[in-house]
Amino acid sequence: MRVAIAEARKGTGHTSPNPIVGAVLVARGGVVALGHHQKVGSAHAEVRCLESYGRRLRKSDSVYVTLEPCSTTGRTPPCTEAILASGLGCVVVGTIDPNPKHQGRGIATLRAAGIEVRVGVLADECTKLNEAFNKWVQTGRPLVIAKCGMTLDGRLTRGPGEDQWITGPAARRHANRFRAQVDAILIGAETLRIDNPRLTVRENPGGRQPWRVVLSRSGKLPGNAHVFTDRYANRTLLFENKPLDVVLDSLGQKDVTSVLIEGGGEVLGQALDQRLVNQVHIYLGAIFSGGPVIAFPGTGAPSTPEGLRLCDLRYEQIGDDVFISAKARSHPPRLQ
Ligand code: AOF
Ligand code: ZN
Repeated sequence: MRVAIAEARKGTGHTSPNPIVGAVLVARGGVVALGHHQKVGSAHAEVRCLESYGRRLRKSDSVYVTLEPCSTTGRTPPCTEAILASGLGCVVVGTIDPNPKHQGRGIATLRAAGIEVRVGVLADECTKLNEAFNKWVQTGRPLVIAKCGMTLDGRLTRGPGEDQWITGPAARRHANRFRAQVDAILIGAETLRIDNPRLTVRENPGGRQPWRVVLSRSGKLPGNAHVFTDRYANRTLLFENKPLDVVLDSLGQKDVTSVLIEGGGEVLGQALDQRLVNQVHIYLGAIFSGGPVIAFPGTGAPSTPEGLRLCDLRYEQIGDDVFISAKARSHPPRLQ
C-alpha cells in the first residue's frame, strides 16, 4: 500500500476534480505493475495497472489500491468490471470512496462476485491523499486554505520598491509552487488594487493554472490589472457583492475542489470569522514592523475557547523565514 500511495502522488495537481489514486498489482509473489490516475476523463488507477500488465491473472493474485474501486460508469467504465474480468482473487483497499455514488458499493460488488476484499490498510494516509476531493464530493464546497505572509509580530507591511517583501525569495517560491496544487486562488478587490498580483503558477512550468477569483463589493476594478489582461484572462472570475460562503458554493458547482485565499486581510478575516477556513499556510518573515495592519482582522473570537484550534501542525524553516501549515479542527471543543 505504501508503494500504491507513492504511485498515487504522481497525479498530484493534475486529477481535479477527481482524486489521486494509486494501484499496485502483485502476481506470482511480486509486484508486476503500477498505475495511477493521471487526469480527469482518463483511465482510473486500477485499470491502468491491469492494462499495463496485460496478461490473464489468477485467484492468488492481488491488486492494492489506495481508494475503493468505483462501481458505476462515470466518465470512464466501472473499475469493478475490469477487476472481475482480470481473473485476480484479492483486492486490498486503502480507504472507502467518500463519493456518495460509490461509498462501499464497489467493495460490496466485488465481494458478491467472490473476490476477497480487505479494507482499511493505511486508511489514514490514503484518506489524507485527497483532502480537497473528500470535502468537495461530500459537501459540494471546496477545501479552503488561508495563506498569509506576515511579519514575526503578525503584521502586514506594504511596498514600495525592492524591499517590499516580508518573506525572502525561497519562501515566496515555496508559496508559488503550491498554487499549482489548488483549483482556485481567491483575493479581495483591495489586494487587486494595491498589489495587482498575477496569481500565476510561474514556478511550476507545466502546472495547471488555477482559476483566479476576485471578490469585490462594488465591482469597480482597474480593467488593466494583470488578472484581466494576461494570457490567462479567461481563468479569472469576478464575484460582485457576494458573501464568501455563496462564492464557495458556486465555485464548488464549477468543480473547484480547493481554494487558496491569498488575502487581503478583509477576506482572510471574513473567512476566519465565518469558520470557512479548513487549513492555514502561514509564512512568518524575519522582520518586526508593529503598527495597526494585522494579518487576520475581522471581528475575531470573543474568547480563547472560541478561537480556531489547529492540529496536524508542520513547522519548516525556509531561509530566515518559517512556514507553518496546519488544519482547523473540524469540531472545535464545546464551551463548558
Ligand atoms: C477509482 N479509481 O483511479 C479514481 C476513482 O468520471 P470518472 O469515471 O473518472 O469517475 C470519477 C469518480 O471515480 C470520482 O468522483 C471518484 O469517486 C472515483 N475516482 N475511482 O476506482 C480511480 N480516480
Ligand atoms: Zn474507477
